Amino acid sequence: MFELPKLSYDYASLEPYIDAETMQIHHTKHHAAYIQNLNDAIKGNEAIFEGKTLEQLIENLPSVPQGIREKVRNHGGGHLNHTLFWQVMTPKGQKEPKGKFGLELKRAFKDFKTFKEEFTASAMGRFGSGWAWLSVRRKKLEISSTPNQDSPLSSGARPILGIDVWEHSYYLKYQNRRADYIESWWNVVNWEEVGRRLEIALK
Ligand code: MN3
Repeated sequence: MFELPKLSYDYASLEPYIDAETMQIHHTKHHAAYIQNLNDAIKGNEAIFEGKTLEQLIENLPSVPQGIREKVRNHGGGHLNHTLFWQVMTPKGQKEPKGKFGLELKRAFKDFKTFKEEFTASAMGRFGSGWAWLSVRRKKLEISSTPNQDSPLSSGARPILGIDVWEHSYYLKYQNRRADYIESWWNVVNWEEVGRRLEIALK
């Protein structure tokens, strides 16, 4: 049984960039629903987790019994994606990443500004609901976007940063202005956590 993870910061602490009401609904309603639906789907199929984590199942969806595969993909993906999303945000966001990760980012995308532009374009270009990602594939950084709750894990990449561009993540404050939401979101990115994830992915 999966449980809703606690956040390490208050719902109001990402203001003014992300409002408390959006955070609360997003966490306690949307994320909680993915977990509830995932738990419902795996009831009676607990054996699929024998020796395997949810990450490993999402990495290898064909290994999940067909009858629950779509549910694991959508709700399991939703659970993993949101868990990452909360962790890569912080009230103490820094303007740009430093240290080893900052250097890796510059090596892969020329400079931080170019990375931001390419990532933003990916998030803006996602038609309908989905995510934009910075992932590691074969030790290299790449930007991508996925529809719905699909995870880069399913195509062999390891996500280290992701932005939720489903309307529920910004509509209350930004209505249809996805670009404004993304621009604000950069202020709350937890570069320390993204750097930590990069180190693990490169191992
Ligand atoms: Mn969401």
